[in-house]
Amino acid sequence: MDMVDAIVIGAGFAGLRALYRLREMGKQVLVLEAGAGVGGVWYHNGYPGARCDVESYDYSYSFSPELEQEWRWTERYATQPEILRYINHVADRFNLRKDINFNTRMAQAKYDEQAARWIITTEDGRIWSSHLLVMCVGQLSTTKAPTYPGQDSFRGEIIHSGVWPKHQVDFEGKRVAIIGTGSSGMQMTPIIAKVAKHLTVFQRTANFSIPAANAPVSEEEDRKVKANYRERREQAWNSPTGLGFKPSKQSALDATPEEREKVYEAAWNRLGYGFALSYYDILLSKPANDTAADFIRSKIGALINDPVVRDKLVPKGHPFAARRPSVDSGYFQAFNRDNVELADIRESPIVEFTSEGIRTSAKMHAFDIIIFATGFDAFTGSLLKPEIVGRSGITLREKWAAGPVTQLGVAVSDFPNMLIVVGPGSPSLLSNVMVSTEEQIDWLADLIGKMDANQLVEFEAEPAAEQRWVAHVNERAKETLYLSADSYYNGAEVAGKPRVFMPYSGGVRGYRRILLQCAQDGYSGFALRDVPAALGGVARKLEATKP
Ligand code: NA7
Repeated sequence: MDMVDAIVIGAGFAGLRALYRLREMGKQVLVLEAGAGVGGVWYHNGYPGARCDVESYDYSYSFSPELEQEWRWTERYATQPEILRYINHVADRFNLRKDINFNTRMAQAKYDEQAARWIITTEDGRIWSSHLLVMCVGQLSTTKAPTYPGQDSFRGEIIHSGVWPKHQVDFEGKRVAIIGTGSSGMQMTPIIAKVAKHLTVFQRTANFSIPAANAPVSEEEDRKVKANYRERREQAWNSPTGLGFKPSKQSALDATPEEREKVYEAAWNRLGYGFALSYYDILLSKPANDTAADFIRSKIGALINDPVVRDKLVPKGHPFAARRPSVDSGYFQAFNRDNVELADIRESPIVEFTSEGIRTSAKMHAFDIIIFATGFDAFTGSLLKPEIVGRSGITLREKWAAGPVTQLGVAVSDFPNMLIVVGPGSPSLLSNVMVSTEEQIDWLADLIGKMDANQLVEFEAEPAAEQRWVAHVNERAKETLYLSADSYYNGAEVAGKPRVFMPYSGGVRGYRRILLQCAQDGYSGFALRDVPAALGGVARKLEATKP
């Protein structure tokens, strides 16, 4: 059994950043990655039209000014191939691949209480012992899809957007189905519509979407961003969501209808996901939200010719952005094409798959290719897939049976020396996840550095602190409209999943302050030990430090 200082699970953006940072500290690090390449979700989500909904300059690493200056983004919102090129460049530039084991999936991690180390076993039977277990498994990485009667009998190809095949999928002249109208379904629809013979989009819930207003990045724009990159980063770090622009401090309800119209029009044409920040209370007050939702509904409606289709595609029944809105490029307009059809599966549910296609309660649809764009088991799916066994044999699945419980979103009691990056209880998907990732990894690295300096071997979340944090996460969520809609934020995306609100809605700036305060207080809420608890070690407090 090989011994390392840290095992990082996942070679996506978080995993590579953790590898780089821990290696910088002189740690011997190994990354286990189930895929054949780096990139995490960006490696797997290779569907047509896959694109980031955060601007490229903000959805990129900030740790290396040289990297910032040398990389040239070509579009405002990068496509999946471009993001994959970027992360491969990062892996090469910082010589990261030598410490990554690809095609390697962790099956089990078991905490050895006497040694204060994790014993990690892979699906192919390899075993390592590691002081630290760093989970960088992503929030939307375990796919989910319904299974319909007769599914195996379908003669064509069935594909999930989140595990897109590496071969070229040819849609030319084909009859194609897309099930699901979240970001994935919305992004691929206009592209597939252009080449397929016929495209049917199966919609359960109409989703809000803002135009991407994507554009090539000019030389001048690139120079401008790069000349002021630090400032832009500061702005992102100090914003509620980690996006690179200043959110409004005004209430939507304090503006006149004419003022609002102007602000919303500008946001519609430029801001994408940032539309939700046009006024500070869009996600805090239903009347404020209604003003935004009504504006977006009228904009969407104007894009669709057929009144029956329009009525189905215009979102209703949930506040804008209480479920993750999409950022699209021509989704609604695609339904004006003769070869695109909308199938409302709330009205006429899917009954079965046949060898020829899909039968709904209304009619039979024949297909050559069926795409599930049905999303993910969010936040906890990939953390609970492997068996993680903590103190006294308790598994993370047991510990989280009623929903995830963490101290500050980074650690769990009974699971010492395990770190979670952008997991439940942290801003994660409610933020530019890149900002959250780097912020958390730097904080965790500082914690580890302090432990080393003080010859500590074990850290563990304190149960009372964990309960306080979960209560705080809930309190913050109650101030928002997030709880008024079923979504993957609150576990509604998987039948039987505990219905708890998982991300932290207090913003990246607020969250950073809490992390820093915790560190300054000598890591309050964490038990730090120089001897493992199992050998009689007691929690030691580090001295509080000045800011
Ligand atoms: P999402 O956003 O979770 O969307 C999944 C879509 O699939 C959504 O329209 C769902 O409808 C639909 N869905 C899920 N299960 C079913 C079943 N059983 N039957 C029919 N339709 C279903 O995933 P995406 O991959 O699009 O996007 C993921 C994230 O990537 C996105 O949030 C951005 O952060 C980027 P529902 O709304 O549940 O009725």
